[in-house]
Amino acid sequence: MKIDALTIFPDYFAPLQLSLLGKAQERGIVEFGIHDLRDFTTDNHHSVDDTPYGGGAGMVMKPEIWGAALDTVMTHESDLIILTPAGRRFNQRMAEQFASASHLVFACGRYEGIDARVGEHYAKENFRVHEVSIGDYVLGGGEVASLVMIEAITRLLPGVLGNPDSIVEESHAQDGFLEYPNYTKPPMWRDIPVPEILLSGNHAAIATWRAEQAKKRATEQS
Ligand code: 6GU
Repeated sequence: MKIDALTIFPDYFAPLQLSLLGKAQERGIVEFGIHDLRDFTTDNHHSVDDTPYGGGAGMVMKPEIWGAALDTVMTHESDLIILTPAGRRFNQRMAEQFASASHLVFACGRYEGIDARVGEHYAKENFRVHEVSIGDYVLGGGEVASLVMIEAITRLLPGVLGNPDSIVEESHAQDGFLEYPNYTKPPMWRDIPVPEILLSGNHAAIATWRAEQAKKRATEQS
């Protein structure tokens, strides 16, 4: 999978070199291209934003710069993801769908967002365009939201996780499912024992107990 991100803060993407994602890159499972939006400005001040038509607070990112930048990376095999708190809420189902894409392009808006004609233009030209939010709160920009999405998506790619079974039984793998609590050695820690059933060797009883615990968690959080 190829992932491009367009941003005025390329340094935000330094963590992609760490841990699972760093290894996935070394193995050639995923390739990242991080692009500085200011490279596509043509004025002396390298300005990327301007005041909103109709008035109001804040600044809006200029469409010409986004168009110039996106034209260098978009093909009809690409999925363009525009990060905005007004977008569709990201969840595990979307992560699974994006994990089967071949090319993701993350457009990271700042300020009051990107001129609305940018998404409209690429949709009109038959590119796949998705406006996505990661939750009901407002961030300073789309960079951190992109990192969240990239981590959720790329860990689903074959060969990224050491044990592919970890994906099957984890929280949100099925709708409304939250994972059961996990324990490791020692059997007693600060006066708290590991639930006895887990030491019983009775696999059927353990599976039943875990299903009950998962269900309890799901009802407690809804
Ligand atoms: Cl994608 N962007 C911004 N700026 N804020 C957000 C968000 C995205 N998702 C939740 N809050």
